[in-house]
Amino acid sequence: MQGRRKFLKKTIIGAGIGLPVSFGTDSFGLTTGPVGSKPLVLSTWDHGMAANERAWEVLHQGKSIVDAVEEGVMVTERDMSNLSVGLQGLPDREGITTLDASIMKGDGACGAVAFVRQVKHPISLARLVMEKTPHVMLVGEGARQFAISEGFPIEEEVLSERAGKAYHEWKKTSEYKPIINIENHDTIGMICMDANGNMAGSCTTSGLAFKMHGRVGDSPIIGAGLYVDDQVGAATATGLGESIIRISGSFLIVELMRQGRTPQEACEEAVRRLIAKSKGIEDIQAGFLALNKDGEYGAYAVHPGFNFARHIPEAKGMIDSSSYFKKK
Ligand code: SD4
Repeated sequence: MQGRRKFLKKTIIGAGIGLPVSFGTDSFGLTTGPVGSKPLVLSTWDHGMAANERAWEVLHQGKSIVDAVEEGVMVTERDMSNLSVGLQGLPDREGITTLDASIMKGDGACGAVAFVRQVKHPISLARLVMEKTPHVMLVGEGARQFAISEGFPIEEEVLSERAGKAYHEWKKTSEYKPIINIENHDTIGMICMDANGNMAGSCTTSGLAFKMHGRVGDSPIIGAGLYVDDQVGAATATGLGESIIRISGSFLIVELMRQGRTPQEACEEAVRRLIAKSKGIEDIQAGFLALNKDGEYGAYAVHPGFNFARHIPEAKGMIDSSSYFKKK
């Protein structure tokens, strides 16, 4: 695969800092980045820019990489304009917003919460599951009780104005069909490497809009929505959780990188695997983002439209992922 790679030099001006950065494009037209830039923060979708900005600041304040991936995605969790992350996200079929989140360090430490209500920052709760309990995942009422015991404020259970409107509109037909690249696919997954080469990641979502009550997606499932191993690399996922869980997407990508694939090749293989195992792929969007311990990264999605935010010392900006199906 490596031998097929043909690098065409292309210059992208990094937003914010303004330094020109050299990028390569391989023979598939896929973007590759300058290798070895550290620290490095990657996040799914364009809300990843603000999240990366915060993670970047945290790293430069000398705080830990876990602080960076937690505080980074907290920006998205409190962003009222985001309808797929945080308590302002679109609710389930019963009109209740339930949240999923996970966090993982490259040494294997991890924590997650799922189906949790009334907690504004599920990522912080996931971090405490990792740090203060003997467990990896708490769900539902147990997670909420843990939040109370840790002094988290319990928020009133009211839908945001936009979420409320969308819910009432949806109730007119009560149809659920995953639709590609609209607001129901906007989870934030962040993977990060600090200046010493340590890695961590975080993932947080309100899940699919109008899901069944009790439904849990890939985001809080270690190995599906997120996986990090300092020996190899990190991966995170966005899109239809069921299709991602089915192939243990993020773990699969890290294992493919362990076997020698580049992050780009590993993401592409995961997407092919996902397509092979999913019915009705025309209506399913899923995307992966991966990073290896050398600081190389890649992304790939089922359909066009997936993008990610990248902060490296030389530049910050959005990068479009390539996809299995091409634009019509
Ligand atoms: C889920 N993967 O709950 C999440 C949804 C998502 O961007 O990624 N939205 O299935």
